[in-house]
Amino acid sequence: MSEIRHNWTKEEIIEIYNKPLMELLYEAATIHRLHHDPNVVQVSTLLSIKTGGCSEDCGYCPQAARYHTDIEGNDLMSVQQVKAQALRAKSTGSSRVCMGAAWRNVKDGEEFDEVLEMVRTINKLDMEVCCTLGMITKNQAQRLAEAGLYAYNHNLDSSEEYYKEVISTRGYQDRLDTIDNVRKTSITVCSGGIIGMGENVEDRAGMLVALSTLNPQPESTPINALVAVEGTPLEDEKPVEIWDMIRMVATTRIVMPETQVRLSAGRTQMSQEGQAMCFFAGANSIFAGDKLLTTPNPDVNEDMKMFELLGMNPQKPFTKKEQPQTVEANNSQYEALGEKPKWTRPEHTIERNEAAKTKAKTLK
Ligand code: SAM
Ligand code: DTB
Ligand code: SF4
Repeated sequence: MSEIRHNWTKEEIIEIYNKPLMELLYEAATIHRLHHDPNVVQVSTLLSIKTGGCSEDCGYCPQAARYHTDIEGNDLMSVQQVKAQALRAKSTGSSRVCMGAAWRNVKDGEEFDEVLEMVRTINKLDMEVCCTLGMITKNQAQRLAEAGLYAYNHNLDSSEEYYKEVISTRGYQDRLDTIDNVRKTSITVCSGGIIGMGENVEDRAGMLVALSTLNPQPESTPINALVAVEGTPLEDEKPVEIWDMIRMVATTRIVMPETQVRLSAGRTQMSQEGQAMCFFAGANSIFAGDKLLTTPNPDVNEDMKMFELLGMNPQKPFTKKEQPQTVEANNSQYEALGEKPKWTRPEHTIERNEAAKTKAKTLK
């Protein structure tokens, strides 16, 4: 096993990222083999349980209400609908369901109670359950843990410096505080980010410093390539080069040897050869299913064929950590506190976000 370091510097990470590709791949693949079975890939299915109409101004996100995108918004799905989708995901080889809600933060009340019931229901199907619901307090994280939540996804998205160029309605520290709230429970932490938002290599390294210096490091790290959606401030960003994705995955693997590195948004733009290089570089998880939250993803049958071709097998649920126990609502030890947490709203001006807000929707 190689050592897990929590003191990576930006300079060291930039040096790794810029290594000659063959050396970078060799180093990453070597570390990968010391910590993981290179032929096993964890498969998660995303489920957008509440879509669109979000109050935030995240420049990459088609679900932000203020931008003029073409997505269809939805109220919270029912527990029965979620159960049916989870069973479908299980039958196509997924070990984990990741439920996403277009919320700034979790609010105690009926909707959160419904989400807790969804968590209980999926855990009872013997699948790993993940939620990504925005910022949460420690008490809310404890309630999710009790319901049987396996992982909570909350991305840092970029470096602290570049984050300010993308989002003005919350701060980087809010993200770190939520991760810390999750970490204080038995729930595993899933945190990563996006490349292709106009950031430079220093920013990519800065994000990896922030993630790798967490102690413990996140159990999983999604690396998303920006899906540039028409109407968002980042609609004109150029597609991420596969070489950037490979370098980012390899560098993530080297600085976070134990983490499951997830090849996330952007796979529709990648060839199978490109994805295979990412797996060689240390990616060992994907999002499967024909949709991410609102944008397309490769067909699950194509993914399964790709795994067969590469001799890779989907990971069984609870391989890395045992299944959480579900506590029923009426036996809960935690109360809804109706907290009004003081998450920040820096509200500095981001020119391209302002422009996207005022821009009328162009008819195709
Ligand atoms: N609202 C919650 C939040 O922001 O934490 C959860 C859902 S949010 C859509 C989850 C993550 O999806 C974001 O942090 C971001 O990393 C990723 N994401 C959103 N839009 C994306 C896009 N267009 N391309 C790539 N990743 C995206
Ligand atoms: C993550 O890092 N990527 C997923 C998941 N966590 C929630 C979301 C990707 C969203 C891509 C844009 C969309 O489909 O709306
Ligand atoms: Fe809302 Fe999350 Fe999208 Fe930001 S990333 S606009 S918080 S749904």
